[in-house]
Amino acid sequence: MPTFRNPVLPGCHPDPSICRVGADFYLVTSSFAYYPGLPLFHSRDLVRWRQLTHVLNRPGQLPLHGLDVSDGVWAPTIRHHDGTFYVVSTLAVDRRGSLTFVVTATDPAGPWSDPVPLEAEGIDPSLFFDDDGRCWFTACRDAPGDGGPGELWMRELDLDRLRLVGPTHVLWHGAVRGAWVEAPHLYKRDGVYHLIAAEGGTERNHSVTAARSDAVTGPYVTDPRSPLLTHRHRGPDEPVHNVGHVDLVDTPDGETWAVTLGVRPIEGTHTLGREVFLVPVDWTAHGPVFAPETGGVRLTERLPRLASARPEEAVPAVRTRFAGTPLGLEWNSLRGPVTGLVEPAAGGLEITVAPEPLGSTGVPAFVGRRQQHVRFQARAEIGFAAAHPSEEAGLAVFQSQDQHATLALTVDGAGTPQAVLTVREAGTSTRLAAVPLPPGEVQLAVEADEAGYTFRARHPGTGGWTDLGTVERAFFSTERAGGFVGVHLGLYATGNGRTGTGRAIVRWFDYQPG
Ligand code: 6LW
Repeated sequence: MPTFRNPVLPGCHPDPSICRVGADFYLVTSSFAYYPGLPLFHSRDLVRWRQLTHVLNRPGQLPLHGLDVSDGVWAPTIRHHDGTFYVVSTLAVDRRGSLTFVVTATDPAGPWSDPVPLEAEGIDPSLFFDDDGRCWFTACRDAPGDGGPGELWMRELDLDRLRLVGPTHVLWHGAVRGAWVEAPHLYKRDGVYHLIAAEGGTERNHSVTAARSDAVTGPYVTDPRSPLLTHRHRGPDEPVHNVGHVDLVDTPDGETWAVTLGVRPIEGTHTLGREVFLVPVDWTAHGPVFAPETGGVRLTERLPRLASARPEEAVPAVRTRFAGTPLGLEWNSLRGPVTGLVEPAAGGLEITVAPEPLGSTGVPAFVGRRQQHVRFQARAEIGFAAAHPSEEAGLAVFQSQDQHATLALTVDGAGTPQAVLTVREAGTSTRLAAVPLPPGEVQLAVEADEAGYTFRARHPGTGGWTDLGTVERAFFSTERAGGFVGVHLGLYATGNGRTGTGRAIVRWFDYQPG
């Protein structure tokens, strides 16, 4: 039986939502405080995905300044109706206040409209187009009073005015009241409306639950088979955990597949964030049955019928040469564009020393790409002459503004160039090692495996690598840092509060899955 490897989108891509138009599938995921926001991917076979664009890629569309990296743009839904693509999502601020919005486009590659705010409480918005063309908006909020977390509600969306209209319908409080029912999506099958949701929180108790109704506005009755999909009862040997937050799509030849988020923990912790897994679904008279043959989310899964089997290829190393070409879609900055701070120039990527440190909630001179494999090697060749010991430029393993490690080129008090390894946790920075280096271009490397991240530096003219130390893998885990994101590998420069004049030039950056 031909198979494929899950996850289909490795690295931090949580809260997947999917739709199909003809032979084309489109998928969006959360982007938190990273900029641009809402990566959008295309596929023809559900297995191989290519990023097309970001839905929010213009400055000013996204007020992310001051946010924790795990706040920002959460849990989008993508749908297509009558020639228009719709994405609804929420800007979560301080994990409490939030602003829900809708954006539209006729071409998923863009341009997308500016966000139109919707008067909607809560998070995880979704849209359902009924047979009569009416559009129903659903989302999740806290139940009023002391009703506990998790109330799914609905209003109609007026598609001409992009405004919520008519009464609010309270749909469901989950299979277990108070267990954080969220991420609702509605589907209609054989005249029955199926409300499929996530329950138990996005960590180890995550699960897929469902309710059904004969009318779109309810009443919804809990599907007694709930949970329909979960790995919460599985032990530590289970390779995939935290599964839930599904969205379903039908293929042109009549199969149904779900995209779900999940994580791949090692000894109880994961660093890659919540990734996208593909799961087969059978529709029965009782509703959807997830993973009917295996009962769970598998690293190796049977191919969708529409996909053709291909020999498994080793993932090639990616060398980014920067010189003169715009940064690829895999590169993100924090909380806003870094125009003027990080610029591809003829000699490489120029990163200007700006006051903002990585530990701030502003826009540092930083660009990063997701860590997508537990084992990888990242290397960069960087030229940088610090004018002051507070100036630094180099490589960052970035979990959050409060939890990261840097391998930086700087100078000591006497002006001698050196490479310094620093870890930052819960707002405190600790210098782990420093080695002097001859001036000039230097190569910096980080190599990771199941045990830890090892940092090395070398002067290409003088040969061998010098080890600066290893940081245990769990240091960068979501379990240790809290929040909702996985690791980014970044290039940065900062004056740590001082305005600098210098620039780092990154000649190239390699990412080699190991
Ligand atoms: C997402 C929600 C969740 O909106 O995490 O805990 C949020 N659950 O479904 C961010 O990914």
